[in-house]
Amino acid sequence: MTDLLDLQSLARVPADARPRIAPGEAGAGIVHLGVGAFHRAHQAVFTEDAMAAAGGDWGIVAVAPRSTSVVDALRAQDRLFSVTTLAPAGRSIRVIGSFAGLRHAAGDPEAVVQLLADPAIRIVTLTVTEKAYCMDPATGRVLLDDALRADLGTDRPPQTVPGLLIRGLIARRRAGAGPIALVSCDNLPANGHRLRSLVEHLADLTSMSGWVSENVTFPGTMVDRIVPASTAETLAVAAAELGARDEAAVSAEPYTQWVIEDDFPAGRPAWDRAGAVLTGDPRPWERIKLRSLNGVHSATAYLGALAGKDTIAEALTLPGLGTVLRKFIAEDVAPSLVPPDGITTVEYGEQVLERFANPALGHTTVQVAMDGSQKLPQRVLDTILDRRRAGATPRWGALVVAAWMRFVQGSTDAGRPLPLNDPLAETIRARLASAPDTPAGVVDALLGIDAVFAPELAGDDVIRVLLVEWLTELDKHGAETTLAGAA
Ligand code: CS2
Repeated sequence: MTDLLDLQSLARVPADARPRIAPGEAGAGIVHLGVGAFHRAHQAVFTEDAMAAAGGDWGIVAVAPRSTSVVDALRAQDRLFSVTTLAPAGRSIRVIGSFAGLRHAAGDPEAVVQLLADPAIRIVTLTVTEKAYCMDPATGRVLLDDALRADLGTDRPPQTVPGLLIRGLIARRRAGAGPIALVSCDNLPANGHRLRSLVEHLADLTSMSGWVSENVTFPGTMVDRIVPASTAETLAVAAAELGARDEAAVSAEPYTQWVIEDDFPAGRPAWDRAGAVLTGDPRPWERIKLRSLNGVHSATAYLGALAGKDTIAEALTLPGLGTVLRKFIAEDVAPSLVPPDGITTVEYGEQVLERFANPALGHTTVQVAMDGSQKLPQRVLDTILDRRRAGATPRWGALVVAAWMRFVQGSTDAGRPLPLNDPLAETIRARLASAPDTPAGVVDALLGIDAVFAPELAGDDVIRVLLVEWLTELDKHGAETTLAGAA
């Protein structure tokens, strides 16, 4: 049996795959919430490279909000894990040593609250997915559900991410631990502003407003790297390359990008030395990425899954899909935004399609399809809204929404079951169950979910007609034929 990856077996790992800093040497400076594959292949790598280039005590204390499995695996491995880069032409691996600590929030929330009150911690980063922000996806309004209310109003250990943050800030103020930056690294529109409005709302309810406005910043970010969920194959590849078993291994595409608003009141790692772009305004980056990468990803996922394709790369082989996605980018997305300087939306979109076509990734359509109710607003519906306000008819955007509407009905065009992993799954199912079983019935039932569809969109006849037309096509002929006919 091969040894587990840890500080001891690291000596036998190929030299060019070892961490670029001495693991455990840097003190902790960052708390990260959400130890999923994305964080391990993105911010953890940038932060190691930043410390390798410029030093600093910026080790990451990685906090898993719910599940203990990653934390347990990393504990057994002295907090080491590997990232395999999968290029179409071959792969490379490196072990990352930037984790300085591990916590499990559900198991020991008080320890996390105390961490946030530690003056050594000057940054909190988050990758907790859209739904953890307790906000209405269509409007960004804070949703005070029972769990969050209890986190604010009682002494019981916090159970929600926003509850954990505000309790941590209260403890930080009490400890006089000084200013801190809270950095959302989730794919939300204006993620810094969203996190700020969430925390300010909670601060109002807990008499923390003054302290928060003087001590907390909320830099916005654009994060980008395709990181599929790890599989048995990911672990097998890592073991073969390392000569040691890595139960926390992740794999990712070669491309990686991080654009960060430079607003850190207590300092930051030299992320710029690691290739990140530090800027005064990340929003143009964020918008192009959400609309032309994530929007096109969701389009590929729903249409591909309906046509029975398991992965994003396989979906892109559907005749007509490439043409339809290019029309979506050029005709609907591009006119809806002002790209960052030096970038054109159509070229950006071409690069995105090339990245999606990487056959080594094995990124599944159902993974990208999950949580559609939380993703569609910023990825597709905002594009549609902007085009409607400009008097245009966003045909291709409507096709993507119609594909989602067929996807949530739960089967492929050939009748294979499709999973509905979505925090609004119950609402979606209930609405479908009481709707007439016709394209118009389904469209009206789903447009009525106001957490997803803003009234301006739900009440727009042009959009409703387009949705009914596309859904009729999809129901009658399936995604593959619809695409071939539309291209
Ligand atoms: C994907 C993203 O799963 C999804 O919804 O669209 O995770 C995507 O891979 C990343 O945002 C790429 O940066």
